[in-house]
Amino acid sequence: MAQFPEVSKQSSLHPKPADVFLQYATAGFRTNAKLLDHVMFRMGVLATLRSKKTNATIGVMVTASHNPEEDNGVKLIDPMGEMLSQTWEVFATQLANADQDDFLTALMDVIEKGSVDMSREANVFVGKDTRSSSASLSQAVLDGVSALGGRSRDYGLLTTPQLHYMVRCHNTRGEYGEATLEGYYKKLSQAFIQLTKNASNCTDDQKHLSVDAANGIGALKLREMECYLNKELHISLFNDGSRGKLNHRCGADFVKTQQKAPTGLTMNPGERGCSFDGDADRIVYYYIDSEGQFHLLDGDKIATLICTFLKELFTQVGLNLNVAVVQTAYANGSSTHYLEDTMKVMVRCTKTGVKHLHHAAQEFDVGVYFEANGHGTVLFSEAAEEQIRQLVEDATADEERKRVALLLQNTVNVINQTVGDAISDMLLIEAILTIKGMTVQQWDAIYGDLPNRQLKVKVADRRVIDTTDAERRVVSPAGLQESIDTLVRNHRRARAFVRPSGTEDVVRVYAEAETRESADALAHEVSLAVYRLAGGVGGEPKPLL
Ligand code: NG1
Ligand code: ZN
Repeated sequence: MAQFPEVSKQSSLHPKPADVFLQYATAGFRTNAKLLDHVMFRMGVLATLRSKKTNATIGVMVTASHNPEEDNGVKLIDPMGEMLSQTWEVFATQLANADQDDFLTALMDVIEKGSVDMSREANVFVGKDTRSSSASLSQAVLDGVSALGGRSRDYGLLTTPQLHYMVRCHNTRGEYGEATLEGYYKKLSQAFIQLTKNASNCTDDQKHLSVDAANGIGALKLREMECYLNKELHISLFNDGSRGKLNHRCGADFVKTQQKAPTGLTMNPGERGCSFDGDADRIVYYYIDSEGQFHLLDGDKIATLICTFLKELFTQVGLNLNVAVVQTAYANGSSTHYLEDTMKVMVRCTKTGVKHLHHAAQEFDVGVYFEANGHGTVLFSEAAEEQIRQLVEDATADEERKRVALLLQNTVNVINQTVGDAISDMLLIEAILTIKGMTVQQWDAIYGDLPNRQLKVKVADRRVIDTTDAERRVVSPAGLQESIDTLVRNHRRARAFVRPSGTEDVVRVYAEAETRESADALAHEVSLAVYRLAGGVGGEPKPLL
């Protein structure tokens, strides 16, 4: 095809191996890094098309988040910093899987189906995490952009949420902030300093936080940020990448799924710690009590803390805003109970994957969304932000109202509303604890988690599992839901569900119940039912942790 000689030439330098099929799923493309060069080139091409289509800058992030070091992946970021639109996910899968000789035909097809005006200019921002494969893979993205005549800006090493932030800042012409790392650090740290400056009796102990950076990009970026924080937060950084392996026995995913402290971190009893994941978009907190017992404060606990704080401020200034919390089926039953029954907050449940939560949260004045694994943020509608602005500017307001209005405004500013952001979430949580004079134990005591367990089962084809009701019930294979229902009935305060993972070739099993033994037993029993009824493989029915 004569139209795109440069694409044709460059594409042959990033050839697609035969027999590789990949799907743009919850987290974009993710697999072993060796299989991704052609995908990266093609996503550079697709981002250029998407930029022409939207007349705006598009982001491309090279990362595989919490996956092992040998994996990598890629995600596209839409103009306002959101995840790529679902229609274009289909185009991404189509372009990534076209045979080498059919690539230009697939490209023409996407241009036509997406009604892309090729005469428009294109601009693409590219970022990458610290994986050894990320450098050459992000170069392949840049090659894809230039092959189609697009302009690009290579930000180099960034956390995923930082790239989302840059894209939004640029496309709103600076209204959301300045599209530079310095702009990001300044906006967040100034909001944090303002939030905490009047907190009374804040001791050095309260200002101290241990951070496990999963040996990833979060460590580099936290170090860069520290000087902007004016010593208002004292961070002890662990797993900073200088020795350990990325995500290996550390990081938010390890801590959440294993329910234990990361290796490489030393903490005294009662002290607060938190873990980021490999691209710093997730965060979970924890502490170890005087008996050596580990206590996890996950995304549900974070959402509850933030929601409580915001509602208190709204009440204090008489703002009548519609606040909701968005969760997934993985949310601990106790959290949902507490939010609905005690706090009288509306709770919505969506399918797994941040894009689903994000969209649901946009329907409210204030939408707090968190996956239990610690991925989440808060969204404020334009109207809500406007009301907060008016309060701040209200010359007739008394001192107290002014103080609370400013707290609200700085809360908005410390939050990265584009996507879950470990650094931003950490600053918000630290600010709330400081303002409320609350210890991590007091936060943990807001409600008690039901013991829970997650397991994985290998099956021949995980697509045989079809779910409904925000993934809480199985519709096929036949008989599986009935089996789960029967098993659940044998345990007190129990709940269990299964779903195919979008990022790994496994079926995930979740169970919670009144006691640890009960939750573990139920998870195991449900895993065996999946193995039996959904084509388990691997010789013997042994659920994998
Ligand atoms: P899958 O593999 O579809 O369960 C996992 C997480 C999601 C989300 C994505 C993207 C769990 C149970 N699932 O998805 O919440 O974070 O990875 O990273 O934590
Ligand atoms: Zn991540």
